[in-house]
Amino acid sequence: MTEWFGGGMESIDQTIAAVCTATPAEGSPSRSIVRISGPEAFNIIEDLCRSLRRIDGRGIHHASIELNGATLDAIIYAFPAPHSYTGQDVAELHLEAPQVVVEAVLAQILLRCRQARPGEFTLRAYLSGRMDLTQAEAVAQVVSAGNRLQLEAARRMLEGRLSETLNACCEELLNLLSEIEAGLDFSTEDIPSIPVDQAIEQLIGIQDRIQSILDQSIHGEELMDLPSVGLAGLPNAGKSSLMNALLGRPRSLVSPVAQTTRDVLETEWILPHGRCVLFDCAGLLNQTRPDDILAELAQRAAEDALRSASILLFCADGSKPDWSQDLVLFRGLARPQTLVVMTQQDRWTQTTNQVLARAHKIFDRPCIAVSAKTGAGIDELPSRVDALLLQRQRDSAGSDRLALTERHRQSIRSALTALRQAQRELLDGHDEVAAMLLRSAVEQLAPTPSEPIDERVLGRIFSRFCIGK
Ligand SMILES: Nc1nc2c(ncn2[C@@H]2O[C@H](COP(=O)(O)OP(=O)(O)OP(=O)(O)O)[C@@H](O)[C@H]2O)c(=O)[nH]1
Ligand SMILES: [Mg+2]
Repeated sequence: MTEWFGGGMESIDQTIAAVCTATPAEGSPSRSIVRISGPEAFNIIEDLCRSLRRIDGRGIHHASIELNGATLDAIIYAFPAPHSYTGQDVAELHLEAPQVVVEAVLAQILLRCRQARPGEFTLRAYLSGRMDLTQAEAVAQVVSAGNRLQLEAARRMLEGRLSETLNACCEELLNLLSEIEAGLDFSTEDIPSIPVDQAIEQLIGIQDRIQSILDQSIHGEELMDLPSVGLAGLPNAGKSSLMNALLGRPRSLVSPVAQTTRDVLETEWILPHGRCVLFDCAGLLNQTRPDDILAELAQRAAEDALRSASILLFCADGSKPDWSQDLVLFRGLARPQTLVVMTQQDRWTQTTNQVLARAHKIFDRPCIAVSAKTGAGIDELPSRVDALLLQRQRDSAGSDRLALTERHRQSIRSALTALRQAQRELLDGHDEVAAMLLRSAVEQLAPTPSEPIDERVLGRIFSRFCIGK
């Protein structure tokens, strides 16, 4: 984090540049945007595009760039300060060119300014008061959102829903505070302060509203983290082989020796509606004490990872005549979001229908037949997991719930503590202490750009961005 902040806050005066569009798929032509922000932004663009007149206001310009003897068409969008994303002079260079050419143009620009760090454009937007911290965090979430539902929750936050709700509470608190303080300031004169029971009633109303924001919120971190799908089963069930077959490449070591996999091996898995983390781990043993320390560590790592997985793919070797050991393990692990996968179908001596019917009876749910060797049934798994993940997200992300990050949660909790204490102080007639506590609650709920905010908090938020945002 401190690393991210490296140059410190003074670097806001430096001009920065970066490509701010996602890298397109290889070979596909697309428009790339190079963004430059800072006092030198327009000078740099004017020098780069010789045909360009002086930029003297907001506007769109067609220009050409000379690059290694070739001429390149570009469109320049100029946003003078303070009416730009960052609040500084911003020039955006839109190029219809292959990635290597875009990189070459950026290299030219970087002779005159420095490369933007991840999130640095948004940090500047925040520091110049163009957006509040909540909105900046929402940009981070949009940037890193792995699927449609994550995106929607992040967007609600970006639209300022949280700021709006908390600001309304702050307004009310400030009104109450001014009434209490008026009573304090003029107590020697004849101005009656607000009756205690009325003040307390208002305070309780505000607390209830703030509490309900907390109760109904979704964990922002949960939304940002990709859901995880774990491969579970006895040793030699065929978990690692299945992982490799699903990915189409050898990610995990496979061998006929039981307990081959020791570590938890994670990899990104692309599904129809989003991404997830697929992980392989040690086969679980039903015995309580594993034979050696390595096995014990592997067991613990696997149990921990599987416990926190969003979905389990429980693997059982379908060629075995007896699945009683598998069933013991399954009973200890299973939850609604568990798919039972009967593996090694190419080795089955009974028909697929016979094995699946037997498995259905034992595991008490429909099972899927796969063979990592022939690829049978493998194509079915992504859509099955995808459907489960979508359902899970629909269940957890109600349509208008707000996504709160841990930082929001902490501020709201501290505000609530201060409000409860204020309520007690009011009852005891300590209006001055109550006023102080109300002030602190307002500060917790409404951090504005003008207030000093811990650099570490800022850094933590902005470092989640990717370069160019
Ligand atoms: N014929 C056939 N063999 C398979 C298939 N899947 C796995 N195997 C074999 O079963 C053995 C165990 O496979 P792994 O994928 O290593 O099993 P695992 O569940 O990861 O085992 P541990 O890591 O020890 O827990 C290996 O010899 C694999 O080649 C399959 O679909 N068909
Ligand atoms: Mg394995």
